[in-house]
Amino acid sequence: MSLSLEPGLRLVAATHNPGKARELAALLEGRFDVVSAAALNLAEPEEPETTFVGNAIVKARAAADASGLIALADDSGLCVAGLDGAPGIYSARWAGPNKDFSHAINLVEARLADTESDDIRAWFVCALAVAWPKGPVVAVEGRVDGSLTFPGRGKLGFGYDPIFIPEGGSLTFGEMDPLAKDAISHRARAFAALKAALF
Ligand code: ITT
Repeated sequence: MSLSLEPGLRLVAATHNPGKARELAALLEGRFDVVSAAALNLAEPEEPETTFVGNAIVKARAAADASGLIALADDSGLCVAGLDGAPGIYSARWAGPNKDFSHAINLVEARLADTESDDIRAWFVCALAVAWPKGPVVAVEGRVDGSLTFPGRGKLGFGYDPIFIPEGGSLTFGEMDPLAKDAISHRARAFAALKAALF
């Protein structure tokens, strides 16, 4: 089996997060015939691993084996220096069962205040994994560094975007044009690594 992705191939985007799905579709640029995990009614797997790459592999593996299609999964999150890298792989879980990111953002702000540290450095990480049904898996990782600002600003993007300012910029990801975010984001960087490995 050749580990490469030919244009036009049918792929399942193994995510139930609409913000991620939108960004992945933009990065894939119509190169593949992409079907969503939701359209295939795929279950949302548990994320039992302790690393982004580990969880991305679990999600891609589950979707590929359940659908019989090559699957692309994303595990990502925000890491805060003053919180020793939290929420990290627990970024989605900090938003609670209702996926309420104003709650998650308030929690980050409150936990940072508790530390009495003025370290506002943070970074986003994205692991992408591609799995072949009952076959191999390839995983890569990308990261973007920046700092946090409270209260959040901007209604674009998703998740923690309103509080994250990428290094060298002044706008938050929530204020940036989606194309500008896609040029520098953790997801775009992971995607570039995936392209180099598989396209
Ligand atoms: P899937 O597992 O179905 O893909 P999820 O939202 O549960 O969806 P994760 O476990 O990878 O996915 O959680 C990552 C969380 O980190 C996600 O819910 C976002 O809130 C946050 N996150 C990841 N990338 C982000 C980005 O580009 N901008 C803002 N927040 C982001």
